[in-house]
Amino acid sequence: MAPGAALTWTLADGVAVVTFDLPGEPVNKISRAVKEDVLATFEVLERDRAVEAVAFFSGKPDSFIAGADIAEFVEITSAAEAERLAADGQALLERVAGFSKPIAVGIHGACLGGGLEFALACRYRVASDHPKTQLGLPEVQLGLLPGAGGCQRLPRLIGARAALDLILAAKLEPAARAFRLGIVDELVHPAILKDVTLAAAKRLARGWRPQRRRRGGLVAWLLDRNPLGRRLVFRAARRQVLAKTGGNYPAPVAALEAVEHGLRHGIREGLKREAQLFGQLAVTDVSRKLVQIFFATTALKKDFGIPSPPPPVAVTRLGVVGAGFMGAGIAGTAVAQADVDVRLKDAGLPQVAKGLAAAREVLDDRFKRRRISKYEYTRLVAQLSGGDSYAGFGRAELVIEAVFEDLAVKQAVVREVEAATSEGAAFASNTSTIPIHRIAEAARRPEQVIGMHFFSPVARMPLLEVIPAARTAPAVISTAVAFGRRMGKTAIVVKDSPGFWINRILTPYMNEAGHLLAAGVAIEEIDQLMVHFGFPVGPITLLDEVGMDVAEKVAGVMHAAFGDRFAPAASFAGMVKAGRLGRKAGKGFYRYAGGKKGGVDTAVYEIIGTQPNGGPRPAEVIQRLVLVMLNEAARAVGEGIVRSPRDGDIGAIFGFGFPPFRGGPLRHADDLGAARLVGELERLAERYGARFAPSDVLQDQARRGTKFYS
Ligand code: T1G
Repeated sequence: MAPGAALTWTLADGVAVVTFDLPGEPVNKISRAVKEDVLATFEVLERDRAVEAVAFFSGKPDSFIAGADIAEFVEITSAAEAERLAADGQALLERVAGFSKPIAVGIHGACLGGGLEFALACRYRVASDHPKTQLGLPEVQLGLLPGAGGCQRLPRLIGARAALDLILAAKLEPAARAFRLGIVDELVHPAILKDVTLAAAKRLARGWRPQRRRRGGLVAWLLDRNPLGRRLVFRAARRQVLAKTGGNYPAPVAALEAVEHGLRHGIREGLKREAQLFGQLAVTDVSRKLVQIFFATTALKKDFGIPSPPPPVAVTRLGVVGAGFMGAGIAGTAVAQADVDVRLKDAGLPQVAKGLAAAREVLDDRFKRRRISKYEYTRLVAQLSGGDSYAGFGRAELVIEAVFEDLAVKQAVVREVEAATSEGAAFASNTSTIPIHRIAEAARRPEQVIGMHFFSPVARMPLLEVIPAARTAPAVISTAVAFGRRMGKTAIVVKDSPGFWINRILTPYMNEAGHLLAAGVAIEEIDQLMVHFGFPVGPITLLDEVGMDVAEKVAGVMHAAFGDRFAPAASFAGMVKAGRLGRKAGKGFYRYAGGKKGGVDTAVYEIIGTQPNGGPRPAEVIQRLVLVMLNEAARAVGEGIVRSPRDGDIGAIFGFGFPPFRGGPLRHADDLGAARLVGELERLAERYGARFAPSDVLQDQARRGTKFYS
């Protein structure tokens, strides 16, 4: 037996079968202690004459190695310390790459970051053809770069372009695609992974050398293996990265430089530069924020939002009422991600047919992007059905309604669904604003009623707000959270209050955009300033995406609930009347042709009744938009709308793209400081009105010098 706890090995016909299984941990991760363990184990294997080759596996059921231990980065205090950590990782993998006996690795499950870098240092890679087997170098998502040789070994194995594509976008490649790219040498059924890897190790021990074919033909020769071509590749990649990140995320640019430097000056120089850049990134505030988001999301994966949650009901059949854009998105995503039977209902068969077609598009897209096989596609499509009656709802453990945003309509649906389903079935409303207890008032079984608020487009937006009413049973809460997770969503449990969390903090921000339009700020300027601030799109574009009719409905509910502070901007009033609903109507604040967004439609200024004439200076525009949101977020936290600042920040980042490098609205408020915020808000309130009056929570924090995160 090897000395260390995480690695064990046995000898099989001259091959040391090494198993990495970190005790007490759900996944394998490479910590300082594990590095020592690997080095000590390899020392023994090297000295043992009976060992002719090594076959390396994970002992975890569904994950290979999740990378370096991210928790160790949190403790880092200097760039030099981080650089040393990377250099140590590089030294370990140099030892593996230069090991005197061949190492073949059998990969099943997640093989990410340092885990893939380890595999790249081995002589031969076999992967299981299984949905859980994903390979990638996602370090830029943590504000870092692959620092243990990944920026050197991957481009040399698969070419600069393919490597950059994977590293800069933090892509996780399914095993089949990793095989096509040449990252792994063999793709096998999980049942024979061990045998095939062992056989490869034996062949290697007998001197066999794997013949890896060069991919990409002439284009690859011109662009990947030719310095001039590569220069073009790097220049284009740098332009794309800066356009995408707006310069707010230094990691992808640094990763690009590490790859380029290594290909230009050789692997030694490349590794040195890689460790140096890793060191610089690890101490940036951006990386700190992104690492906090990582741990917040993994913690949320286990949090049901209530103390001692009862086990969730396993949903095998989902009923969806309302085959519109949201209903169809929920139906398609539930089949594709949660692999359940879905029954879609709407008033008429034409609507149902349209909804089923839209739901199938979610599967079409996965099939086209080779995320599912033809067999899987056919099997999943067969699980989607619909009708204009509640036939088939009897066996549904969960029904989600996504009908028109109207209380009376939703109450009628509750009654109908209760009549069509079993006693134990749960009823979830996809309302974005209407308090759930109001909908449950019409229910015979109010304890079975809950809110499940998805975001548009459902297949792509990662957040789910789960909203229990006062009488909702705990088992219904855990069922909704668990099912949301099976749909691939990050679920936060929020309080039953108008607008819940997301619309509560988004509405003042959208209204303020309307006030700024009325003050003469141009549409594109408002949007560009907020994209520069770090949002994926600006508020005006977001209105066009959401739809002015939906936004008007939400604004109305919020105004009725919270009074003047939520008074809708007058400039939006005429949009719906003029049929300018946004992208779905082919016209809004911007022009749309064939579904493609064009420039600002200046005719819209007639409708909103102002012409752009400069208005407040850019810094003030950003401040008004951001501070009105932070202020409302603070107020909502004070009312317990979210259970923790963590939920609030993850909600805002996943719900409408609040800039992750700022950590979310509450982390950002902490960075700005309550005293400064209160001062600025008072100044804005004096100038623009009571909607900026600082919330009690911020005033209290300012007095006591406290923050949302201690
Ligand atoms: N380090 C530390 N903890 C980790 C971890 C990691 N790399 N990966 C997972 N965990 C913890 C997680 O916090 C949770 O803890 C538990 O494991 C289960 O995770 C030098 C610099 C692997 C796909 O970015 O994407 O390598 O809450 O709930 O849904 O170049 O975790 O139980 O206490 O998420 O099955 C790069 C991160 C690191 C991958 C599994 N690697 N991990 O998902 O379980 S940087 C990553 C994941 C690096 C090198 C660089 C996922 C997963 P707890 P989980 P899951």
